[in-house]
Amino acid sequence: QQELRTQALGRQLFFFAELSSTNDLLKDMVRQGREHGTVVIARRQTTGHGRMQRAWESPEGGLWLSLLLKPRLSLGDAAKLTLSTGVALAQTLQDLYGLAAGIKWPNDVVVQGRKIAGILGEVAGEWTTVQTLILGIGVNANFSGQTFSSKLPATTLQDILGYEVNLNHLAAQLLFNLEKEVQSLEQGDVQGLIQRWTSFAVGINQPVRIERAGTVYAGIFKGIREDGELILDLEGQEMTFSSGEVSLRAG
Ligand code: BT5
Repeated sequence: QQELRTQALGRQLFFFAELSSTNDLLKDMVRQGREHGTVVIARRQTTGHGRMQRAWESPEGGLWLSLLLKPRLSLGDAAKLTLSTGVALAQTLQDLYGLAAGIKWPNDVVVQGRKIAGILGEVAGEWTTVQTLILGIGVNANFSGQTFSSKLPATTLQDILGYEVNLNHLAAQLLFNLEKEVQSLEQGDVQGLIQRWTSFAVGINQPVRIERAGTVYAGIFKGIREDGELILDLEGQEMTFSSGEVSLRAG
């Protein structure tokens, strides 16, 4: 915690040897009135989860972190915080390890085409009252040789760098970069976020296939709209897709 250079994020920090899921614990803690910026970290998770009830493998050596945010944002802008998190993560891997990290839409963080980190944004309580967002971040750091049953091949920092990283440094830099992103959104700079996100995005202006409700759309990936929807160019005609409804492949 001495390494933290943030104003709020991580100033309240709870560390555990083992948890079922850092997101689940933080959701429970919200009911006890925890403040903006509270962080929960576990050395390992027994039932970590991804989006849509998928399992997230969380062995010892990874960074398994959840963050409580009560941002001063409209509902629509608060939903963009998962994009901000992707940007902060990719930026952190570049800052600390010089890695060319990318973001695969909607928010998988990849290095050399392999998934190295995942983001799970959840809403705690009622959106309409106090907006409380839980951002779960998992970074495959100091372990190796894992094969996760996944469409996207996975990797770890140790596999790529060949050494073990300092997890405290990693967490501190990530929280620092994420705090900057949150502040920039709070100041209304959606365009800046979209630009930074696009600069990290994998496959911009390249052909992709998107499957929605059984139909495959083949086009050029043009980027994202301000609301995070993917823009696909189908021979001059633009279509947009939201992350919940589609799967994306190169091609
Ligand atoms: C994600 O889900 O990428 C979000 C992962 C969020 C994990 C963090 S850890 C701290 C916090 N506490 C939690 O319980 N969760 C958050 P999704 O895009 O749905 O990807 C899940 C899929 O990735 C799985 O179905 C597997 O195929 C694959 N997978 C599982 N574990 C993985 C890992 N460690 N690395 C790479 N891929 C993995």
